[in-house]
Amino acid sequence: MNLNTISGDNPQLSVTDFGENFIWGTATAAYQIEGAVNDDGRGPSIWDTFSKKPGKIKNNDHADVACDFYNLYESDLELVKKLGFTDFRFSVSWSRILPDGTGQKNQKGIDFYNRLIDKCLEMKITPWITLYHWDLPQALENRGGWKNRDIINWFSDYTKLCTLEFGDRVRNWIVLNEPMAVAGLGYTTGLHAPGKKGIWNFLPVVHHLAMCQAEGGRIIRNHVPDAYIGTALSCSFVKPFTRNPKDILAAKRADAVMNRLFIEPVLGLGYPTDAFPFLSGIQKYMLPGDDKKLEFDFDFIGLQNYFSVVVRHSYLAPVLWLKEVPARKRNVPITAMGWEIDPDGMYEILKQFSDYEGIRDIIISENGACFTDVHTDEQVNDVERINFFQQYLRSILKAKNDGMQVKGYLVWSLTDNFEWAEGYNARFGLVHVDFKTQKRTIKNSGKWFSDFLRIEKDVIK
Ligand code: GCO
Repeated sequence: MNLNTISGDNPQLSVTDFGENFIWGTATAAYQIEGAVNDDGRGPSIWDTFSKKPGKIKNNDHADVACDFYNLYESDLELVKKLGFTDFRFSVSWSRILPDGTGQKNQKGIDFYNRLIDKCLEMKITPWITLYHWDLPQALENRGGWKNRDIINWFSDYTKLCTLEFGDRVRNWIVLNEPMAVAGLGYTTGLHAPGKKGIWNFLPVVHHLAMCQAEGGRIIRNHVPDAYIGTALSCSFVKPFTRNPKDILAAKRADAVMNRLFIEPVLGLGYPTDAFPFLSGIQKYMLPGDDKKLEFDFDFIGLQNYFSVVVRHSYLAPVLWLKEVPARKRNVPITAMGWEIDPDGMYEILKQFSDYEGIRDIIISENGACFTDVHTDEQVNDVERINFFQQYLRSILKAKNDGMQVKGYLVWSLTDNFEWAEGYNARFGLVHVDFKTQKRTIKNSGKWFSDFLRIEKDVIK
């Protein structure tokens, strides 16, 4: 089977169309893959605590072992290579290198990331560090976590430490991963760690995240010569359910929260209070000079797009006054998690971000899909995932050809992993993991990428 051939009328998708310098990588996150939560002096994170509480994670899964990446990183990096990728994104577990979040550093934890980085370089894989991918040290949550303004100092010290330890070998840095999910799921709905609920948490948490986002950028700039610095934002193209003005306003509010909230302060535009006046409450948490400190001239913005959303006005949902109209009820293609497959939405959101003045490069720092994979005869024939990637890549190529500054694409994810509140059943990998044996099997989507990316080697080089 030629996995690179696309059925139907679509012309062949070729990696050469993206240009020689386009970056191709896979993305991961520490808590989702590392395991080894008690090894070599690592301190607990909020995800260790949260996942041990009954009923928080499907099947009561936790990530004590996860993909055992802590021990298997070398062979997993070989898979990155085998699939034809040149870049690898991982995150640093804050409590692995600072078990109490601040103060005494844990050399053994630092050594793990040194081994990982050195191995990447030895294998000619370019490492990308994410500083914060949701696993706050529990010790800091005990002091108020993201609600406490002191986190700006804690995060600054942690960032400084990472730049001093790893900055001599790592050029690509992502400050935060999806701050909106931290504020929304972690501190407002409580569906993610630390499981805090209440709309009044939202505003201070947003502000402290936004402050850390910019401050982190400045610290990296000051400590890492030549750094390529970004932050990774979730984004979803938002459509109103009907042309009714109420639905249109509801879509604007959703857009303010989902797409504008963390980019506009960076660009000096402040929080998007025009579309969602509730956000003016953030003023209460701002000190003189904060508006300026929210700004930073990032080299790139990491966009993570998985689906589009449709919303309608609702009197039953206070504060946002809207409801999502689930994709399942709209008769549109969906993934196993019920997310709408909408490659046009990827194009639209790229356009929306490209239209801002002041954004330099865009990296798709995550994109991927969860399907119910069937593992038989040492194979996973995940045709739906191959289709998903082909469609999304076509949209990205179109955006690039239309002049948008898209410079790279990182697949979510290398292997199946611990999908937060969904546990292990939601599989996003190009590589299947048997979580009982840690056996890896490259899925057909992985083979497709390896064929697709290898054309580059044959044609360009
Ligand atoms: C996120 C995270 C990833 C998820 C992925 C699939 O952005 O939500 O960065 O950790 O696993 O997005 O849900």
